[in-house]
Amino acid sequence: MKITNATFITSAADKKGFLKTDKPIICVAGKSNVGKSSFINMLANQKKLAKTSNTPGRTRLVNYFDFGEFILADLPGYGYAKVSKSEKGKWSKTLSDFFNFTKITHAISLVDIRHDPTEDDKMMIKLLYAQIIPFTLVATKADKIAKTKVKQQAKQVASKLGLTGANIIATSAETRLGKEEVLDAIERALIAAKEAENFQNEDENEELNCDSDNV
Ligand SMILES: Nc1nc2c(ncn2[C@@H]2O[C@H](COP(=O)(O)OP(=O)(O)O)[C@@H](O)[C@H]2O)c(=O)[nH]1
Ligand SMILES: [Mg+2]
Repeated sequence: MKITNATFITSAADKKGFLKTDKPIICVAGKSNVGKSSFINMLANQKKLAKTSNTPGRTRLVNYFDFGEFILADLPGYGYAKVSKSEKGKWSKTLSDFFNFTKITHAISLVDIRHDPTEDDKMMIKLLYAQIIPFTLVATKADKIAKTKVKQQAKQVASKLGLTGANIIATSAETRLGKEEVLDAIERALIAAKEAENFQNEDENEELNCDSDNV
């Protein structure tokens, strides 16, 4: 899949502002400062589509981008300690509202390749399982560790989330490692979602045949 001309659509501070769209929505989740915005810029081949920041905890909004075949939603970062309780409450409300009120086709869950996943990371994966949202696990900042350690470290991170090494993609926004692999995963996810939709529609049409008492 090639991404050309991804554009910013809008930001939403709460559920009233959530984007209504017929396109499939793919969301990018991860703790504050894990590299969500840099990851999105890597996929889009642009430097400043999503605002990156050295200061954690800056994105309190859901930012929507049009990627052509799909909408990409950059979610507020979770787990940033240095904000007030009421601020935290507001963010987690935006996040939980997003998961409750958005039809999410696929989620991309970002974790830092250098560290064991946090409790918040674990909660995010559990939430995706609970809501039956298919997801791709992505390890960020692979350039920050030795090349020879990348595979092993990604596998270690995945295993702490109950997944195998085959289920995590190591990436770097600096070197663009993993970009094609992620785009392939997105392409597969979009095809799978379409097939699931077709299957569901097919089911509705066949309802009468299945319900018959005269077999
Ligand atoms: N070395 C390196 N730094 C990164 C990478 N991704 C993000 N960063 C840096 O990490 C910080 C946070 O990145 P950002 O994309 O704003 O994270 P977000 O808060 O999750 O959106 C910034 O200083 C980025 O330059 C990466 O792959 N490699
Ligand atoms: Mg960001």
